[in-house]
Amino acid sequence: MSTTNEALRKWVQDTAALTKPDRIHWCDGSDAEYNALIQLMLGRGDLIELNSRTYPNCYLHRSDPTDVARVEHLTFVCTPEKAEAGPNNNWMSPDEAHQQMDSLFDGCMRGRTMYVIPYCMGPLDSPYARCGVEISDSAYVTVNMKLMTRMGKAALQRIEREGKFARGLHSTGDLDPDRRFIMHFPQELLIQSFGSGYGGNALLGKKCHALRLASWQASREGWLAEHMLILELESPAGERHYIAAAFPSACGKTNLAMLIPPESQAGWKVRTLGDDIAWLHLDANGQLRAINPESGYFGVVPGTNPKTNRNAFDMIQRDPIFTNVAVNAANEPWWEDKDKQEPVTDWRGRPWVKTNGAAAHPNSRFTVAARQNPSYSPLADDPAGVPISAIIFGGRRRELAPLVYQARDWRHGVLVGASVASETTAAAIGAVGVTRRDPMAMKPFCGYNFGDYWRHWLSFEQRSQQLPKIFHVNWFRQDKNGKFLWPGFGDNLRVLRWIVDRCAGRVGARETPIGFLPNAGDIDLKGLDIAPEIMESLLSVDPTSWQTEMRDIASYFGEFGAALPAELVAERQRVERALG
Ligand code: GTP
Ligand code: SPV
Ligand code: MN
Repeated sequence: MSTTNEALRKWVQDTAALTKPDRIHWCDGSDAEYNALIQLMLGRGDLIELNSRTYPNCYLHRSDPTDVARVEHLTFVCTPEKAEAGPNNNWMSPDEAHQQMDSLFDGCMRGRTMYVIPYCMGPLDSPYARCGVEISDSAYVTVNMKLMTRMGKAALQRIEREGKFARGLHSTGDLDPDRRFIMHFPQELLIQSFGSGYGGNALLGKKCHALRLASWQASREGWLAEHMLILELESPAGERHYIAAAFPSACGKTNLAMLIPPESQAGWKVRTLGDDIAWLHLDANGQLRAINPESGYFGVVPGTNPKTNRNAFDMIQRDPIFTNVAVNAANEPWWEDKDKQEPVTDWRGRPWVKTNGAAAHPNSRFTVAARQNPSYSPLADDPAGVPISAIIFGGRRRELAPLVYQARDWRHGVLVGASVASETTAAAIGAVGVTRRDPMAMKPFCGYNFGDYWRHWLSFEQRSQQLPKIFHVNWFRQDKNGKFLWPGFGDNLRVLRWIVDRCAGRVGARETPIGFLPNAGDIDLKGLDIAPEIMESLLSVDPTSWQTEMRDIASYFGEFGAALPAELVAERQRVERALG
């Protein structure tokens, strides 16, 4: 197989000349191809078959123990000017990065097969979708791309029709962490990733293309590429709202997108359009519409059980690829908080001993096609996307941030998004539980200077009269003993209901310096055992702590110098003054 697209043909040829693979395989995306690759990896020991009776067609992959999460310190944005990448990114000049990567890629595919993986991010017939081609020497990456994207022949045909595509070159190299780099060249629509076989480092359609390159493209073309889930909320009366929500990695996007209403909320329905990434465009009427560029989930496994997320639990009962989970005596996948059983083998394949810590890696993941989700919305395939009523920002904050509040207007909402802070999680290498600024949950994913990014967000105010309302939530407030104050998961529906009531203008609110908060009694607590004083503290605003927060935001904003939009500075000052 080859292609009629000359640029693609030449890139494949040049890449093969550099990396020197034994074979080139053009992926067609068929089930037969998927099955053959699974067999190949089973034969090599790269995959382990799990209990085929209880977990049919499920496989386990153990990644290298040094290669288990994103590597932000090895991720670079390579723009001609350092200021284009901004203080929020590691920067290297394109010349230096190309030189370094060319020497790493030189001959790296000897003895290996080079997979040419054409894919489409978004519905194949959507004007909002964008195509890419990943070249990789990893069969694991190839099968994951089949589950996560619209991969194969149809994507290649679209590339041949349109001519334009993002290029992503990936090699697992020798998995040496000292020879690991994830490079982005936005101006060349090019990604080069070497030395990792894990998740967002290696599945280049996801964070590298659909967020880092796409955010840069979107800023030039007038749209937004965001780290957001997309869900549909339907009321018992059949009223439907679409909500996009940005939370940092491992802060609850997949869980919220697949929410199951508690029994006391009969008649409410949540359907999933996306669990990680949203591409947002204004349509001709000024309505913001969202598509999910992905068609599969790469979700956090630990904590998934029938109580927290039955949809996810059921969805991964057949067909997924598990990465870095433990295994029990019945050769079934096992993870922390799955059930009361004990594992026999940990994520590294060692016999499990209690004292060794978690049996499944805290960032262990499942990869599964979105259609397997019991709450899957067929609108995820609608080329026009869905109209967004509300945008929610949020993070993991032990203290300070209330359960929910609403921004006064779009401009204030941009400040709320730009001010997001969250405790770090196992999704990235590094310390866990450290509070850091993570604007719009895009700190690891924005492919250009945050100052310019906020200016781009602010510009929407001039382009539409009917932008979504903006909210902030925090499911993670804790008491002194580290216990979560809010039950979370299915009960988050109660907060979503207040949000759509606000969007529909059906409910009042209490105006505070940080925004609008729910009046007592406006969040439906029917069937929920939560003390009134806890509810009160979840919805309280402490002016002194918020003043400290505002000063912290000011010093963070200071890092962006002249790139920081004046409107954002003024907006922050307004809030600080209002706090007294
Ligand atoms: P990425 O895929 O890394 O972008 O993560 P995500 O934002 O999709 O996070 P996910 O939904 O996978 O949740 C991560 C962890 O947070 C899991 O261990 C969940 O069990 C936990 N979690 C999710 N929602 C809630 C919630 O409402 N309350 C509490 N306490 N924990 C939650
Ligand atoms: C995240 O870390 O936000 C993820 C997982 O969704 S990864 O694709 O590895 O970035
Ligand atoms: Mn994510």
